[in-house]
Amino acid sequence: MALQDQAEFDAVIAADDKIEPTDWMPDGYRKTLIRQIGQHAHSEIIGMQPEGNWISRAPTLHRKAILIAKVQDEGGHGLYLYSAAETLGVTRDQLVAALHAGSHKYSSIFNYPTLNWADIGTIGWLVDGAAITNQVMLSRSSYGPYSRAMVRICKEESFHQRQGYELLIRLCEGSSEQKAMSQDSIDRWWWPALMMFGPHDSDSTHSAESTAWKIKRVSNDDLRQQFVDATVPQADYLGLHIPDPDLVWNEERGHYDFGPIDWEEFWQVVKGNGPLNRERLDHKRAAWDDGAWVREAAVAHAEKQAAREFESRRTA
Ligand code: BYC
Repeated sequence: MALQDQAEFDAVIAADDKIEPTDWMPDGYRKTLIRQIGQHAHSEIIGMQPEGNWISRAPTLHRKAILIAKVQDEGGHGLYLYSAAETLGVTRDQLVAALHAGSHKYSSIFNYPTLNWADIGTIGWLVDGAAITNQVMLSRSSYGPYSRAMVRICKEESFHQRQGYELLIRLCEGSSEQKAMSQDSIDRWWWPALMMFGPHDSDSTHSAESTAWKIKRVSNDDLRQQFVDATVPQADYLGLHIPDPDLVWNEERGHYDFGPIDWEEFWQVVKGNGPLNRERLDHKRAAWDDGAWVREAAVAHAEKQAAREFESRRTA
């Protein structure tokens, strides 16, 4: 039976069970989930742009096929996530309108340009890698539809991460120009990838509540550290240098120490002043307008089908 009140909600959270759409939940819990799942869905959809930009320029048919499949997967992730958000009483149209109006955020990382082919490998390796680190944690989130969406998304993101890393292995085994292209790519993406985890815990406005509600189970900084620890050996294997002079293994902590993040840059990008914020949203709005006829045709078709079905039932 659906939960009826705060006490029942608290008991489910304490027992590490799932909250489901028809359950009673605090307004703040619903609100923060709509915000976070909406932002997550928008990130997947806007995130199709940096890589989509390279589909026509992939160097082989094999790489093109992988890239098309990956970009299509990201679109699918956006759709699962919009559906998960809809279970909280908001429509997909409302979420998309909030994105287009600039009142909903999406991940800062997608406001950086893809300048060379190695960027396609680096996005898979670092961006999908960072996303998985966060999403494995979210697959244990207390809201059932969000956590279940994460299970499938993480499986697909693992393939994305591996194809990106494999692309870079090939480039790093190649010519000196290919290796240099890979280094240029990691130089540009390393710090923005660390920013994906959000502000320092001390500046994270939502963490305390989200952790109490078990939406988040690991802090922004702890996830960031987990990502750095997993990624440095992978960069070593590629023979690529991480652009951080302060990066050093700390025996005592059992973790890598790393240098300060440029939070000024992070907040500028979050506020809409990153290198490509305007272009990304303009492109998204234009695609929405250009696709209006498809949505209208689909609705007209569904209405015709429903009318036909109604008529055949009436006369049966
Ligand atoms: N970028 O209190 P905090 C993918 C905002 S796509 C922009 O710590 P929270 C892929 C935050 O929203 C998957 N904004 O927030 C696709 C809040 O502002 P508001 C990407 C950020 O929610 C295609 C404020 O800063 N993953 O994998 O507790 C190709 C304070 O932050 C960012 C997701 O979207 C940021 N990086 O924690 C390849 C993950 N960080 O809302 C790959 C889903 C923070 O109060 N989201 N802000 O105005 C989350 O897990 C959490 O929302 C965050 C932040 C960890 C990002």
